[in-house]
Amino acid sequence: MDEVAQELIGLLGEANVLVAKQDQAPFLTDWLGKYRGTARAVVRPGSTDEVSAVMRACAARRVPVVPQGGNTSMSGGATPDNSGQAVVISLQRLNRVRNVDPVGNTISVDAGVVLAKVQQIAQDAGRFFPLSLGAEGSCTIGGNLAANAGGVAVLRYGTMRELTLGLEVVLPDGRIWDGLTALRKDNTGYALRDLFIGSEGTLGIITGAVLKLFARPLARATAFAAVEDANAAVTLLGAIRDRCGDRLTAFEFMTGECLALILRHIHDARLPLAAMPQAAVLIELSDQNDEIALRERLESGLMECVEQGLVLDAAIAQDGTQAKAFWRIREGVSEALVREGKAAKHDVSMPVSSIADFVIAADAAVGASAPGARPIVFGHLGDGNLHYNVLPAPGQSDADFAALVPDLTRAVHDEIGQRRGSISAEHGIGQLRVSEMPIRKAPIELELMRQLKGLLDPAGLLNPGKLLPLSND
Ligand code: FAD
Ligand code: 2HG
Ligand code: ZN
Repeated sequence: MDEVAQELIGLLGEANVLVAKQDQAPFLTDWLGKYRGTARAVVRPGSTDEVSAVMRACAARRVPVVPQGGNTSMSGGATPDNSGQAVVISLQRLNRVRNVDPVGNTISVDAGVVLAKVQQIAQDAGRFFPLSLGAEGSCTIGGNLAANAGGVAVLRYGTMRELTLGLEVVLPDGRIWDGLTALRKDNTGYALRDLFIGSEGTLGIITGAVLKLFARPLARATAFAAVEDANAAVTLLGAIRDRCGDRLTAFEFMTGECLALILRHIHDARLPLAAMPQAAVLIELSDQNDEIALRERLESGLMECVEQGLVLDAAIAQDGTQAKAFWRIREGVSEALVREGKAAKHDVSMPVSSIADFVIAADAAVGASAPGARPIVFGHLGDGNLHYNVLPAPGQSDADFAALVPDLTRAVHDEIGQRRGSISAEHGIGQLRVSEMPIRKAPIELELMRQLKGLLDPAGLLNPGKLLPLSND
């Protein structure tokens, strides 16, 4: 057996060092089935000290390490390359909830705790943890932090960075930084915490976190509204915000093509409108007060928009079950896309005011670089974040479409560049977008990022080839 694997077995025990191909398989492919790698071992440490010991051993032997949480990355961030050199370090056994403080409004957890569990524990304590996304049943807090996850409630509560107070991190050489403070104010120098959040496992292994909790929203109102296009959706966003202010929690956009795709593949999804619209938004308000009053506020706001011709049809959920059914549609998108084919994925952000114009320009650019290809456009419109997916033309082979994708992606990202947007709003760079970094980032930004990487990980062992291009690329 490989010497490194032997040493790791000595540290973690045989049960927690996977070397057989069939045991490793689930850790070596990403959720989309786009990337596949190999590894000398997949290790499953059960404590911060064990993570530290693994890192020390790998650093001494100059072995690359790929951190992995729930393995739901949309950008190939947690999949090793094909060299077979890497050790995949799965954090799933670091799954203790360390402390809940309902008075201080914080929860302290190990990095491997699944997001849905944090939501549940917060709820059991009469509090609320707002991060919410389609993969919440399997993604982990460590992965959410490393990716700076967004999701469907960013509009009101912010991204994972804004939901975090403290971190515990194991550095590439095995040292442990205990930054697990629950302070809301701390001006004692550089924000190391924020450096690790969003670093995609390239600077350190996050082993624990202190997260913010919030008051539980006692009332929710959910609506599904038909609109003509992205332009109307942006206008509607402004109108609902004027009427509902900070109660606006989610504002999710889907085109008619996207809705049709969902209904084709997700059999328990039902459209709550009389006819298939050109586009639709899912709106959610939340509040501390009376649910009926909140629903009436949403209803009267939407009625005014119907009278103005901005909303073409709308359904308001009358109870939690109906609200869930509305969300089932939105949450089915990624699965429907995977079932349909191999989409070119873009996760872009821009000023909300640019969205309508971007969609028109991107559709035209796609038409020019991949005739017949099908844009499936949806996303967190309220955050200026669209998931601009593109499916092959009907009947086109995956290989023929794949040959067009680099040009197509370049064209979509050029449209984003012209609007001072970002080529990744929430899914990260991973492997998927790494070749774009030298094109999209200013040289000074890339240089600073490389210098920081060199300072923390001089041998380049942590998640190589992700986020930053390898220097020989
Ligand atoms: P992984 O996929 O295991 O890893 C993600 C990255 O973090 C990798 O680079 C990995 O190396 C690194 N990493 C993981 N754990 C650690 C750690 N402890 N320390 C250091 N680095 C680590 N994302 C959104 O932002 N918003 C959405 O709405 C959203 N919806 C999704 C819906 C579906 C159906 C799916 C499949 C994914 C969705 N995602 C979304 C993407 C994904 O779920 C998030 O990026 C999530 O935060 C990843 O968590 P994970 O535990 O699965 O991380
Ligand atoms: C979502 O918002 C996720 O549903 C996934 O971020 C997006 O599959 C995608 O492109
Ligand atoms: Zn998203």
